[in-house]
Amino acid sequence: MEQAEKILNGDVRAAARLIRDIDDGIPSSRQVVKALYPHTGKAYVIGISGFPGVGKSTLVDQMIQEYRAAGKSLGVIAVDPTSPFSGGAMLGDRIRMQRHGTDPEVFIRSLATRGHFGGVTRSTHSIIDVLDAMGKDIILVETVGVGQDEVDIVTTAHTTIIAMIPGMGDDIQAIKAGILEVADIFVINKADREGVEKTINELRTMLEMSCREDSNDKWHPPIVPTEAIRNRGVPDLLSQIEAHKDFLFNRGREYLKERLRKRAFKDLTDTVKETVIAGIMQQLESSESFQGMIDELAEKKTDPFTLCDQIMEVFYAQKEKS
Ligand SMILES: Nc1nc2c(ncn2[C@@H]2O[C@H](COP(=O)(O)OP(=O)(O)O)[C@@H](O)[C@H]2O)c(=O)[nH]1
Ligand SMILES: [Mg+2]
Repeated sequence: MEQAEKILNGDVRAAARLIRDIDDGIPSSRQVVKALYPHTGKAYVIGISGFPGVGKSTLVDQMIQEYRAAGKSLGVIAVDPTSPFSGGAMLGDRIRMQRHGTDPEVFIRSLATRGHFGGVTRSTHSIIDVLDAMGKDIILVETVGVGQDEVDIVTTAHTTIIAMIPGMGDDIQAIKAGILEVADIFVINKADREGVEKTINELRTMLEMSCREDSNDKWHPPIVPTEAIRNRGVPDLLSQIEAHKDFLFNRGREYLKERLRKRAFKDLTDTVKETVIAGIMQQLESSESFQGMIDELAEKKTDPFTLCDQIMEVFYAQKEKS
């Protein structure tokens, strides 16, 4: 497998091409990821999520700087499915991290697609594996927003950071569901603005109310104020990440195991979904009866369930034959 070999030897162009293929859902990319898989599992993955504009990319840029100073190599993925072109927010991300663009130890990629039938999580998992196989020490994944997709993506990470800004009281309420449970570290960025203490207190109260047991083998998510544009608080953030890493590999080993199982479950089910749906859709789109079915349904001559049953019947009959 020539492409895999190249990537393992650190060929940046081969890696970039594979990542694009994964992002585009090109089936042949699977074989390459397969060949790379035995070489994964060494990188430390850090996820960072939060609403647009809170300063994630600025923060990531500073984190890159700090990790580089410590001699670490990095892979950085910015996932922004809300941006239909590689302009907009994505362009902003790249500009903010531009100073690292010429550093061979830093590999930055933006993903703009919603992913394919397995969703954006599936392709992001594979891309993390590619960076891992390339031998990157640290992988930073920036995702926009705080919805289910983002939660899924960040549960891929060893350490999950949620970034907010002062005065987001209502937003804290809005992101309560799901996110409070998955965050390992909270960042209150733009700490130069008013209301930092208030936001920290509100968040702390919410964390205390959510049923995290007060025991030794639980991690208590710290809240770190930062000013990303001035690089204030970023070293603190890195210390907290280090503390969390230490927790995962020592006191929290059982918890880490459980988390890896959750990731494996999601990974496998997403892969099966993607495979089954892609197979059926391919057949459907090339079949003449498909357009007829759509017409029938549009005219309400039948219902989607009856049609779906027919499609499944044909699909399984063909599977049997092959
Ligand atoms: N006042 C202030 N502005 C910041 C800070 N960090 C980032 N910004 C600005 O916030 C804007 C959005 O930053 P960006 O990193 O693109 O946010 P993202 O959408 O979360 O990735 C930019 O104009 C940054 O310069 C900060 O600590 N304080
Ligand atoms: Mg950004």
